Amino acid sequence: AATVHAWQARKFGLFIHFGLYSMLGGVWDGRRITNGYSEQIQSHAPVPIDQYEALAKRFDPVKFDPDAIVALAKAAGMKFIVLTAKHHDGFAMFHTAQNRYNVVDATPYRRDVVKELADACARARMPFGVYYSTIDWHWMHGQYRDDNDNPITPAQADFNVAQIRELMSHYGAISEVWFDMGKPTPAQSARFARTVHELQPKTMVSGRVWNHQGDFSVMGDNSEPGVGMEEPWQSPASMFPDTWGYRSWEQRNDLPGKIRENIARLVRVVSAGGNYILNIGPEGDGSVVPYEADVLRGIGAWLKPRSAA
Ligand code: FUL
Repeated sequence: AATVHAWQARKFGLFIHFGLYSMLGGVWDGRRITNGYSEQIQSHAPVPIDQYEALAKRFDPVKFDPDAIVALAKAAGMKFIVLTAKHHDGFAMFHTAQNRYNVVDATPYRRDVVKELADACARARMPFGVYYSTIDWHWMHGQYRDDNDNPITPAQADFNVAQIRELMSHYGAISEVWFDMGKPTPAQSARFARTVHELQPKTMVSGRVWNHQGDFSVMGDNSEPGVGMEEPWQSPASMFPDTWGYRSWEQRNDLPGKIRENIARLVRVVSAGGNYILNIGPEGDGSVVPYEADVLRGIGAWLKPRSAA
């Protein structure tokens, strides 16, 4: 219960969608891919599996600056950070031993992005969590199926458990594991949650592990609950409702309006007892989009005088 309280008390956090898809910025073959989130461009374009895999050979996010990201989150008044360790594309942003499709073994960058941000968070005493998709298009060799109706084979469940063990063992304290999507069986959901808790009993597991095995409920993307909630809950929001991953052609205007919109949402969520996690989508070189940094700093400027102890 103490853990739940600590988690709820954080109230406002930073979500980061960062991966191979960030390099494409929502564009494939000279076309803007408009029929889905840019982090899922592999499925929506679609990008053939071999061509998507080949992106790794060019992934070199030299402008990824973990300490600056932590400082930005602090400036926004945020109290935790969650990074995509593996999204639906199956590419690991950490050094997994389960395959070579990861940021250390498959890219010129050769550095463990999850580790770098985890360490920066530890230095700043910022709670750090990981997003982990149980859908894995790489595992499925590029066979895309509906996100919400995507059974997990026994072998894939074993693979996921092995990766979850790595994430829970080598990156210090993990504040939450943001499981996402797929259609695990009740036994699989229970196993995923158990794997987390066996290694780190205090880690909060997201409700999208399904089958009532989560420690907190996650609202729909960019949604708030319609009724009062009994259990701990979180609203995940993106700056632009159409994408979480970087979209090069996004219309980034009306900065004051965007700041106001997010302050209003933060206030609604927090006053209803929830926890608000707001997303940024860095570019393929690792840099934070200036507009998004400005939104975060704008929220922080409003929040700071009001949250002084
Ligand atoms: C969704 C995913 O399918 C999106 O790509 C994104 O990660 C969002 C936060 O959750 O369900």
